[in-house]
Amino acid sequence: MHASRTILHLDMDAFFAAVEQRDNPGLQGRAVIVGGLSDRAVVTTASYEARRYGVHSAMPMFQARRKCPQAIIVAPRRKRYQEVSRTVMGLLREFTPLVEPVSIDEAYLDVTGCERLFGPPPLLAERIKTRIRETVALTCSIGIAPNRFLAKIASDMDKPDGLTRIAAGEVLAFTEKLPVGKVPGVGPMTLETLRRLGIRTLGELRKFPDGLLERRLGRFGRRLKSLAFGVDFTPVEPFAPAKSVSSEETLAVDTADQTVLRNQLLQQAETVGAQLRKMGLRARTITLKLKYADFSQITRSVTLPGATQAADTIFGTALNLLQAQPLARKVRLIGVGASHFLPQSAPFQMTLFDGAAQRNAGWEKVDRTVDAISRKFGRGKVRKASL
Ligand code: TTP
Ligand code: MG
Repeated sequence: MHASRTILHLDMDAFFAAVEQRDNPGLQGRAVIVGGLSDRAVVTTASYEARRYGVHSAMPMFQARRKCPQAIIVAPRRKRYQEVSRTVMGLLREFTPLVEPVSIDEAYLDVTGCERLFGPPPLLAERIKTRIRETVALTCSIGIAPNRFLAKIASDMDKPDGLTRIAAGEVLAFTEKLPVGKVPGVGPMTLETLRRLGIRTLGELRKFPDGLLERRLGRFGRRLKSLAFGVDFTPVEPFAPAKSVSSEETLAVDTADQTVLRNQLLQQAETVGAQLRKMGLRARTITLKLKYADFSQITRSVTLPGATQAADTIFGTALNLLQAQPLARKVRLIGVGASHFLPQSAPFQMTLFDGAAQRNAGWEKVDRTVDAISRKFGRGKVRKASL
């Protein structure tokens, strides 16, 4: 491995909103909010013109409308954004094959050793920005750093249309004052734990003994300690496969009705199972996500004794998680996820006196049959009786 690497993190600016503005000249220069049209919907993203009024992602739509009444609200066109995303990722691969897309509008590039071909990293980054602007007429922000962690933070520092470099010699001075909340993976809980320890910045975190951090935060404590020194060896992996699949839905009305929630889970488990089978994977961890009427949110996970791609096993597991939740408030959003992937060949483990493995195998066979019929005659021709 190279002693020192050059990693780029690229993130498109106000991506969905920018695509809408580009495709519709009437929206250019105006406050645009992308999101559902109902009062219950939330903001998916907003153009920078709308952000000036305090509108941001995940804000309830009614609140966004109040903050910025002149905003034009556009329903998302995900297919369109996927298409643009593919084009952008393709452009990035003109510069290096070491491109790892991490979301629809974000990618890491390892450009170590690309200097001879494209010049020093800031010039290379400028070239990438120009190529994107000239091809798809969109702007992006790029961070340049010796590793992924710092590149990601850098790309966010000068949005929109930004270019920020953290050079190797600046790493310690930069991380010294960085608030711990800026570190990817530090959520409200970790932040609170750190706050109680009197840690607000990475500089303060550096001084903490490893043992204490690990006791409070587990393995993540150790990772945080190296991040505090600006150290991150995570490689850029062009073919890194997805780590989870999920399906979720904001309900038409908030409800605590078990039948309604159960039916949602059933459909979502079908979607997740079908996706796993399409990817040729089995999953071991099933996650239930609930967002309540007051917008508070929980996730509950369980790791199975074996791996599955059967909708019924996923459904049963998610239903158990749901039934273990006291529904004190009504539910606004429900979702199921599957993660901890194993290859298709991994079986559902046998446990003595437990028919789980056979049941799972049986359901997988049913699902594969349904998949085959759907492929031949179109989706929706066969459905399981429960749906
Ligand atoms: P982001 O990169 O987080 O946001 P952005 O590109 O809109 O704005 P920024 O300039 O700050 O990068 O997300 C990329 C796209 O993903 C965004 O345009 C909309 C979509 N998105 C969701 O679908 N759900 C979400 O919760 C968020 C945050 C984004
Ligand atoms: Mg973005």
